Amino acid sequence: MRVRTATVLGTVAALSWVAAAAGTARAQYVTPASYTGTPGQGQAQGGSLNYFDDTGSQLTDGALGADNWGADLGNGSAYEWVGWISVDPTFTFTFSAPVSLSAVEFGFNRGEGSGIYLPSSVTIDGVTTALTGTEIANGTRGFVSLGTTFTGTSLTITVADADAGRWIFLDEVRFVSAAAAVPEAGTLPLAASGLLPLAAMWAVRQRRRRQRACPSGYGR
Ligand SMILES: [Ca+2]
Ligand SMILES: [Ca+2]
Ligand SMILES: [Ca+2]
Repeated sequence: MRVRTATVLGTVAALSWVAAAAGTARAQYVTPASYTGTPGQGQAQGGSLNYFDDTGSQLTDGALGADNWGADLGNGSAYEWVGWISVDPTFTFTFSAPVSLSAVEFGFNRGEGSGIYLPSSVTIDGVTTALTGTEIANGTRGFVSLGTTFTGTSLTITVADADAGRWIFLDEVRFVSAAAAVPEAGTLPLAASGLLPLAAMWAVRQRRRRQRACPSGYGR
């Protein structure tokens, strides 16, 4: 009997998970172990500041720049950004284990008054997508999400404008896992609380049925 009840509860837990997954869910990100890329540019190319990858991990550290690209958020003006003007950067992101991705999200700045534009194209694992240049509003930073079917440990990405007079500013690259989305916090307990009483009723009904089949009241 106990074994049977536990099985029922296990089934309910599985059903709850399915119910929760079918509801609201948020993207699940995977973070690369490391990456290499074209060094950021700056004053040597006529910039007012240097837009380097100051830590070698600024594109995957979770720290974002501001709408005002030159804002000082505590580490110096424009610190969060990595920028290029005369080259189109290429990166190779390395994951510690094989991953399957559904999208890559790029944190860009668009400050056209300062010569900062969205790139005209992004190439992910050999697949090039053209951008309109208006994916985010002028004068803001924002994420542009591009789909991919990449699976593997080493992902090469190129961001290009083919224009030596335009800056590309990037503050973060995020990788969306193709694995099942994570249910929003709170939906799982709610789903479980709705199904547990049903499981309890089912268990009682099974016990009564067994007792009828076995008059002594003890199990087989
Ligand atoms: Ca960052
Ligand atoms: Ca920087
Ligand atoms: Ca350029």
